[in-house]
Amino acid sequence: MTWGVLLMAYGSARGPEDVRRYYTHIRHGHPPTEEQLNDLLARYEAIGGVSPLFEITQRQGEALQAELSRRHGASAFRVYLGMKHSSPFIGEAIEAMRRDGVARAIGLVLAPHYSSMSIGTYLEEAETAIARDPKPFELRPIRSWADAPGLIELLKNRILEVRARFSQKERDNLPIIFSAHSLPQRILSMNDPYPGELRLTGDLVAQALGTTNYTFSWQSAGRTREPWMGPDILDKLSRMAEAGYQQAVICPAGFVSDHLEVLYDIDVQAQEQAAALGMHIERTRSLNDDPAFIHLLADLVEARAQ
Ligand code: FEC
Repeated sequence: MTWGVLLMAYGSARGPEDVRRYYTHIRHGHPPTEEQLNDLLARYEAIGGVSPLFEITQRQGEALQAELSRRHGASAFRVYLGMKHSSPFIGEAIEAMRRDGVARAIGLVLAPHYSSMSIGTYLEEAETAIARDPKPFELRPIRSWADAPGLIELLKNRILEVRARFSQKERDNLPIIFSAHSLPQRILSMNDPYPGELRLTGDLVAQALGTTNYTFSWQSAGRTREPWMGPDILDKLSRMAEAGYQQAVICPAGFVSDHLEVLYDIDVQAQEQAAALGMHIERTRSLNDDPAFIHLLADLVEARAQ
């Protein structure tokens, strides 16, 4: 019997004309104010008008399909994309599987760290879509892959690669900042595993590199009224500059693809902040459709299908 692979990602606006719809969807149906909308449009404009996220997710899906077919033949696994905020939505992917006669699937979110407000919401959405049809359907979720050896190896190599862009003198005292998307602070009182998951990834990568010079920060906090987890990456840079650091590597370990939160929040905003502080920062390359990353995804799917 064929396994479906429900490959889930955030999704993006297809272009400027889709941003209002997208933003309203992210805000659980509440339309943004004109000011909020214009602010988001300006951020997309700064990265070329449209996020590459959807196109990269598509390439990841195609490459994962090719890798699973190479390992197990063409009909063992069938990959379906399911986005949180744009089409094809998670529910549409479930419907497509049912239409194709697929009755079981591995659920894999393209983000390594579990939180009830992140991976948890993707899985809930999949379960809700499954429950709409009484016919049986088995969903086997991969809840976290924060400590997957393939991820640790990839991030270690990405950091080694980026170190080469610093002078020998700078490399002597080169801290690594591991970052992930911030979430509302209330997750802390819910004992949510998210902060610990990022810490686990960072600790393992640092261990693999043999360094103790690393720290953590949160980025891309939402523009809502409630407090979000800190320290924010911009504050982190200020504090590091105050402590005498003139350089740092930023490893956005909570993301796997190039998109707004990396291309704008790090490459534009954090770089501007670093320039103002007189710091030299470099970011690790996103995993995107790197064959080693696709191998890791195939390993995760394969293991869960056992
Ligand atoms: O390139 C793109 O077009 C998409 C970039 C993008 C990614 C992404 C990933 C995550 N988010 C997470 C949580 C939240 C929560 C809220 C929230 C709001 C936004 C807004 C934009 C946005 N997020 Fe996002 N996120 C991306 C983009 N995110 C734009 C709205 C503007 C703003 O308020 O700044 C708050 C709304 C809510 O209550 O739901 C929470 C998490 C991730 C990383 C895991 C994942 O990829 O799913 C967690 C990419």
